[in-house]
Amino acid sequence: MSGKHTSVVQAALLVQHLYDYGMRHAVVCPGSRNAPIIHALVAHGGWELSSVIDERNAGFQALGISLGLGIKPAMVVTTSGTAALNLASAMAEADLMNLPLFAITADRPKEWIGQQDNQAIVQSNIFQPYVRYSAEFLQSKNQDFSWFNAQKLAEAWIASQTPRRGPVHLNIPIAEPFYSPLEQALLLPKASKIELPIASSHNVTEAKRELLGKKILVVAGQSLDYHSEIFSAWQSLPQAFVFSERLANLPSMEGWNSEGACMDLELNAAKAPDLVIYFGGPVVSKRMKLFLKRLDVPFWTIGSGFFPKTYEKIDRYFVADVNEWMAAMLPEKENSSFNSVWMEENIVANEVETWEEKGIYRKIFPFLTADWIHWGNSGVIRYALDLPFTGKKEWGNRGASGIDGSLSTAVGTASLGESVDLVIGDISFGYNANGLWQEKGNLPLRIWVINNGGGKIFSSLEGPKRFEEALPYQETPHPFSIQKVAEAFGAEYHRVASSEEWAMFSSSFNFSKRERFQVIELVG
Ligand SMILES: Cc1ncc(C[n+]2csc(CCOP(=O)(O)OP(=O)(O)O)c2C)c(N)n1
Repeated sequence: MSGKHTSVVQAALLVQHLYDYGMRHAVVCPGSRNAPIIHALVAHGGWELSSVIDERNAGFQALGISLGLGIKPAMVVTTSGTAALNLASAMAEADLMNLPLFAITADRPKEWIGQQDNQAIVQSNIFQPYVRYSAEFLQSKNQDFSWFNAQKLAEAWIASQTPRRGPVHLNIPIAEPFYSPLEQALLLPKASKIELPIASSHNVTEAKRELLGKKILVVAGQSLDYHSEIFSAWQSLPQAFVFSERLANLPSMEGWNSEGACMDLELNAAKAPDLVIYFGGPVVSKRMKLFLKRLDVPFWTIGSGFFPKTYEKIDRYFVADVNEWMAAMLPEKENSSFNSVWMEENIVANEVETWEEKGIYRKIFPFLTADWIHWGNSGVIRYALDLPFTGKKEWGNRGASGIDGSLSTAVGTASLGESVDLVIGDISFGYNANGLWQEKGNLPLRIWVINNGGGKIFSSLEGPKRFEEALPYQETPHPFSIQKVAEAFGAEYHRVASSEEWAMFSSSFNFSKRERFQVIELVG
């Protein structure tokens, strides 16, 4: 084989092997250096592709796709240089939320790094703290190197899924020519079959005995993986209480009134457990976090490969699948008032008539009818805690809690044809507005923008309030027009600014029609 076709061959290898492993979705960012990969994806014919100019958005969009697929790998492909660096936010989020995002970054040939060549920066290991695996393809003038690169793909695939799901990075040096056709007779090595472990049942007899006579607080953090029937069975135990916020996606609880409930989570004898069992992502409620940190009782945690000390202590680690473990550990019912004491806090928030933030959330809530509800960060996710559970799939980028990718993540999920209601603050919307820059604007995404004139979370916190003269620098009151931004990207736009307008809008708007991006600005 002639060396001229090396890059084209390696791109074809990458695309074919990831396809054989089961990947189907790629978000492609335009560029020259990654052209062989783009061509290979298109030539393959089996891939679902979208093209996104801003790599930061592309990374989050691929993350939203992975999510919508039920936490399956999806890739984002960039050209070389700062394009690659722009994936860092999404990689950090994928790391903390355990999503198998593949960052495929095209690179210059190694000899051109550090020589002031165009778009040539150091790209090896750039996402090092955030990835389960990172590797570089060998540039070869010799087809034998294909087996080495194939091996990297297999290792990346395995590392993205076990022992702890998460992002991986493959850096692909690509030499010119970019556009030579793939020789037909070329024999690429075939992808190996990868058998991932099936969770084995855990021996729990001894640990189960320790639950006897104990008041057990189960803290189920953010996840899309819980089997709700198992958790409902736990919730029906008088001696146990399952604490889960809405991002835990456990409709077995009615609601969690974070204001009323968490305000006085002082340690009192009735609420104090004898044992805490926790798993999943972090909880949003700061008061709950503080409550847990103050407890001086044993903490057990369950997971595979990832055991954060979210509440400062772990007395026992169980390496197991959470659902299997919880099913196997389910104790017999005991006489106890523990569940009912906690249930008193499990209050569904009442309707609020006024047109201020709390009232706006309560009013729009019954109209969030999509397959998915995505919540933006900042005040939005905190107001959301007060609302009843829906039984829908709900998500928030709560790993790194950045405001930079919530919109693009929702676009990613909607790009699979899943309808999405995204509730987002005005600053977060403006930050990520070019996530609406899509070749297809006809995705079933409805965006509810809570326009309170800035990042109002800061004026609601005690600390920033004490330095009022500095507050404008944190709140960033903004001059941009949500209408113009929405319309610039071809979205349908509506504005509601009072209870009366809401009454009119909600009775006349066709909520079941979701044919293209819609932006509903709620001015409060
Ligand atoms: C990438 C990133 N930059 C900055 C922040 C800090 N930050 C947290 S909340 C916030 C303001 C968000 O305002 P908005 O979306 O309007 O929501 P509101 O506070 O009004 O509820 C900022 C700047 C962040 N979380 N992520």
